[in-house]
Amino acid sequence: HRNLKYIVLPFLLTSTAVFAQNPVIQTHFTPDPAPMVYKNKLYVYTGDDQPGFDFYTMTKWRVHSTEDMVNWTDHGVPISLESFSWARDRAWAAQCIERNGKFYWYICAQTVDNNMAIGVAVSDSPVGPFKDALGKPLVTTGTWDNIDPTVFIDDDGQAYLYWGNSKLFYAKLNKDMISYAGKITEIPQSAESFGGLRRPGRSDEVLQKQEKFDDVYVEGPWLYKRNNQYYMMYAGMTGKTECLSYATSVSPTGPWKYRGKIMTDQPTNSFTNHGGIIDFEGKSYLFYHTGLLPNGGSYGRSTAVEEFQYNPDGSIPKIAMTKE
Ligand code: FUB
Repeated sequence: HRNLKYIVLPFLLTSTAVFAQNPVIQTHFTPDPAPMVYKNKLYVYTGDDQPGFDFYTMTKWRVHSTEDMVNWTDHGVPISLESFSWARDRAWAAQCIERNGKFYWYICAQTVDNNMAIGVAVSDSPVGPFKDALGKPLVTTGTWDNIDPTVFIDDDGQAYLYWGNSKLFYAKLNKDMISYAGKITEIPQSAESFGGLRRPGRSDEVLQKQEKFDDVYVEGPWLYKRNNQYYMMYAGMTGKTECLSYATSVSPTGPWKYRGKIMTDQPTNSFTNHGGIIDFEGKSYLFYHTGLLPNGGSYGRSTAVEEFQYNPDGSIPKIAMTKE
């Protein structure tokens, strides 16, 4: 894997590229990767950063797939802000999941009222065409909190949608996957549940000096289950840049227990980090993003992947960023 190979084979609507090095996709910026496995393929749903901006000025979402973690097929841009009549800007982080042969792609975007809201697009195929399922947001509470949806279906069929910046919320989705039952619940945060405790007036510098819990929940939750344990990975704050940390629970709704940082102090050339963890063909992978493509940076981020092995007790080891 040391030598970069880059072969682009044009097809009718898709193209396949071989990227044996990180970032694994080098033809576009691909921030906020959300992996999904379906029928022997791994799909990665991402946003799209454009060079030249000094903010997360994003307008569309992309899909790539692979069967071997080396050859990546580009499925283009199945959805963009234009797909959602209520969305005007900030096509931010998203995740797709399959249920009963349909694919539900949960996205967040800025509304015409200048808040952030979560919407859902639906398709019969993992690569589209997708259509706004509701013609309006699924979650809109008139605030900036509604970003970064993560979706998970438990073994009993109950689906959960988590999301949030600074605050972490969840709702129980109905079986139709495009509505939810009951109230939106905010997950309480403490040093024991999500590392550091966000307190008004505490600067990042002060947080960084905390030795035991130098971490706070920021955004980018990623919920999954392994061996009857629920995992919540998220982007935390180290003081300088975001790290990836995690908490676990015996229930999908908590209480959550902080388990430490997964990826931190890495020269990612990006303020944010955002990722997903998934098993594929018997191996475990961490997807995350860096600003390490040429012309990349905090507003030009690309999907990267690391293979890892869980510790025997189910904990996640510290994972170093690699270039291969
Ligand atoms: O990509 C835009 C925003 O940056 C995402 O919604 C956050 O998670 C952060 O990665």
